[in-house]
This record gives sequence, structure tokens and C-alpha cells, in this order.
Amino acid sequence: MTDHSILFHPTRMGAMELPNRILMAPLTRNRAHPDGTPGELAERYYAQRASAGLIISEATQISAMGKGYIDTPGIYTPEHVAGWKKITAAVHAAGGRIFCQLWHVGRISHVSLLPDNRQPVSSSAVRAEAQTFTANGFEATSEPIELPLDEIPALIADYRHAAEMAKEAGFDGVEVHGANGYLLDQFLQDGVNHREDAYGGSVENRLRLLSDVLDAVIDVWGVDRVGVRLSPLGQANDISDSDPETLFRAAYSMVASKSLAYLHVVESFPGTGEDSAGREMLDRLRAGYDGFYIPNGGYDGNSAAEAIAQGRADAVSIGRDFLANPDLPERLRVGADLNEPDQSTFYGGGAEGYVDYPFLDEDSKTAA
Ligand code: 8OZ
Repeated sequence: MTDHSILFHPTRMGAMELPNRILMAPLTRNRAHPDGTPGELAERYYAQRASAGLIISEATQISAMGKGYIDTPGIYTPEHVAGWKKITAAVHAAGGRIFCQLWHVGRISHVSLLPDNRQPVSSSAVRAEAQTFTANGFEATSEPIELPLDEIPALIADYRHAAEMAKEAGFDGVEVHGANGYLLDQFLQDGVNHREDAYGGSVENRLRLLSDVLDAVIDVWGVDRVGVRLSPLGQANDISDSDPETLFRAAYSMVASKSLAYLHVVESFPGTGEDSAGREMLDRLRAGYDGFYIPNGGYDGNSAAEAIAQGRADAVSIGRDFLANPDLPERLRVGADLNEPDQSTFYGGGAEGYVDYPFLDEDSKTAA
């Protein structure tokens, strides 16, 4: 058996002491109430996974216009705060730590999900060749409008407000979702961003919205409780850039210059194949970044331990295996078999495939 002990070396990440390097990746589960209040079972689901070095919550919209899928949670109303408060308390009672992932989908949405059936907003009025899931199942995303320049301050204020709500809800920090082709990525990458104002054109201009949002959120939380997620390979949601290496080198330096708690990178999106040129680019980008680095995408205990031992990662985030194994760190520690994730219960539904994956030792199950 490979030596996994390095996964259990405690570490400091910003203001956080992490007892291990196996983090729970953000996972969209579509089990919130229609108003965005997390569902009752979420408390149990997250508390069961409290042995993660850190839990990063499922993507959580910062505003009604930031929603892009059916039954995802929000963090902008008192009801959302009350719902999340129970979850953060249950995670803390079980000895865990949890950050809230702040999300705005931009153009990856559908008019049926938005207030007054409004069109989604994006950097430019370019429809994504992508799908979302709505009350009617999978549907093509709707045509967006270009977010007017004079509405950008209100968008940044929405991020600030959500960051404040997350604090009130008892989270330990926040992660700004800048990845996977959602709004902030739609400003970063020039396949979508065709703006001619201060938020488009040069790399510096395309980085401006992410930078402004980070500053607003840092103002609420302090830099040592804010992380950011990026996806330089642009594998999801029809995002692309003419020169991703230059763009993301600048993005990583911007993150480094702010001394964020961590940089979380989607190295491979589920369903995408091996990409050796992409891997080399990620390695070059990583080599130029000296902050706390969390890669994500297909890691298991062996590859996680190897990445950390070689200095390619400080911690690793794991999605699907954490979904199916509430006690994943313990399973990796003892080299136990893993439960298989059931894809048919990933998105939507109830307890099945959510809070019923067995622990190794059923007696240790958190009865939250
Ligand atoms: C899968 C399904 C829906 C949303 C992401 C928030 O890719 C997501 C997501 C993933 O970051």
C-alpha cells in the first residue's frame, strides 16, 4: 500500500489550521428549496463529511440573477442565512471546517430560473453552447445581455453582501468561484468577453472584475479567509481564451499579490480526457505560484499523496469520492475500499445517494 501519511500532516492555510490535506470539493446537488434555502438533509450531508481538512460548500448563488440551475442554494436572504447556520453549526459540532463557495453563473442560466424571466447577464451578449437543468430537465442556456458598465458596482455589492451573509451564517471563510465558465470566467476569457470598456480587452482589464470582487470579499473576511477557484483549461460551459497561459499567469499573480488563503484549480473537469499539453501548462502556471495551492480533478489517495510529496500541491480537493464516502480521509488512511458514486442521484432528489452512503464503521456515523 502506498504511504498516505503525508495526507495527514496538519497544515496552515491562511487563518485556518487544517488537520489533513484531503478537502471536500464543491459539489452541486440541487436539493435546496425553490427559494434557495438549503434543504433539511444538507445539515446531515455536510456534518457526515466533517472529517475533511476543509469542506468547500456546493456553489451558492450570491443573488437571484446569479442562479443557473434548479434548486441550488443561495446566500443572500435571511432565510438562506438561517438555513446555512444550521449546517455550519452541525459541521463545527462534528469537528469540521466549512467555506462557502460564492457563485454567479452569468450566461449559464435559463430565463425560467431568473426573476421576471429576465435574460441572464454576461460580459458580452454571446449565448453559450451549453445546457443547464431547469424544471423541464436539460435545456439550452438562454441568450444573455451584456452587463452594462454602470451595473458592475451593484454586482460587486452583491458579492460583498453575500460575503457578509456567509459570515453571519457561521462559515469559516469563502471561496470565490472564478472557474468553469461562470460569470467571472466569462469576464476573464476572451472567447466570451468582447467588451471595449475597462472590463474587457487587455488581460489587465479582463482580470478587473475578479480583482474587484476579491477586494470586496476580502474587505468583509480578511485575506486569510478568502480563496479563489480557477480553471485555466476552460473545459466546461463553452468557455475559451485565445491565450490562456498568458491570461492565467496574470490571474495567478494577481491572486498571489493579494496573498489569498489559497488558489483552487480545476485541473481536469469530469468527463474530459487526458490533455498532456494542458497538463504541462498547468505545471508551468503552478511553478510560478508560491501560495497555498489546491488542485482538483480525478485525484485519489495515491496521486494526492504524490502531488503533496513532490510539492505540486499543499492539499487536494476531491469531489466524487467524497460524495460517496463520508469518511473518505479515514478510508484513505487505512487503505479501505471506497463506495462507488451513483451518478443517477448526483443532482436533485432526496436522501438516496445523499446521506445514505455507508461509513466504514457505521457506529461512527454522525447522527445530525
Ligand atoms: C455540475 C453541475 C452543475 C454545476 C461547477 C457549479 O462546475 C458547478 C456545477 C457542476 O462549478
